[in-house]
Amino acid sequence: MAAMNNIRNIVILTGAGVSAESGIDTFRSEGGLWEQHRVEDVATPEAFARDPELVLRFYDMRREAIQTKQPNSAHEALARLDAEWPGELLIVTQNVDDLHERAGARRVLHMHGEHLLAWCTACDTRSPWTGTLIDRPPCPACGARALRPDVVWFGEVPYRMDEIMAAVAQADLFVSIGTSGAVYPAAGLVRMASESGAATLELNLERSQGTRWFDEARQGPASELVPAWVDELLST
Ligand code: BJW
Repeated sequence: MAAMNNIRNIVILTGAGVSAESGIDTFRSEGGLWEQHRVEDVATPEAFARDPELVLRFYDMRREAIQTKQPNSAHEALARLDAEWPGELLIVTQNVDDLHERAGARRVLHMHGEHLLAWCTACDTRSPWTGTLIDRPPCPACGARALRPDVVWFGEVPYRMDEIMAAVAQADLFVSIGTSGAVYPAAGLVRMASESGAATLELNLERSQGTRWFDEARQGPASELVPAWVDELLST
């Protein structure tokens, strides 16, 4: 790993594991099936076209649930790092919850969208949304009943990839937290960072599918590993 005092630009990739201790289910754990559906079968445009009621119910349930959850010490530590780190920093989250923001982080980018936005496929407007979509409410902007969750499904292109790739190319340190490394292009960012010369660190409950690409991998709960790592980084 590069000497800590040579680090200025940091990219942090987070996944479902960072929110697990807030009570939000991960996707690929033991209980990762939702009513016998794998996420790969529900989170696709084809599933939405085939059975919109099922997909909207899945998202309505999760949108309601996240609003009852609170950030944990991992989100809080990352928010502290964001506030105190003098160099460039970008938290690229695959999560569609808003727990990084509610902990106070500002430099956050949601590559797989956000539960609390609804996207009108008629007029392309994104509207803040806390209620349900299964009842097919009208778009606040154009009135069309064409709202869908503003999330990125399999086969769709994740958001803001140009910004993500530019930040990764400039990174001195790339840190992956609480993600299985099963879903691309997020899972490929570590290789890109490594090939651009960044030091790479994985913080995860267990070794991820991409663990071999990291210079260092620490195993444990995010609520313990992340605050300890942030303390380490801010004290150098
Ligand atoms: C803890 C913990 C604790 C637990 N502390 N840790 C064949 C090969 C390669 C790629 C493909 C392929 N066929 C198709 C593809 C592409 C496809 C893909 O990757 N498929 C795979 C299944 C193989 N990808 C796409 O389609 C993407 N688009 C795309 O590729 O477009 C083309 C493109 C090309 C080039 C550039 C750009 C684009 C789109 C992917 C969209 C993913 N969407 C979802 C749903 C979002 C909405 C929703 O929430 O419903 O995003 S799927 C789901 O998986 C969600 C997550 O963000 C994503 C990643 O999951 P994550 O976060 O890693 O969670 P888990 O559950 O997998 O892991 C949790 C981890 O935490 C575990 O390791 C635990 O151990 C750990 N953990 N508790 C610390 N307390």
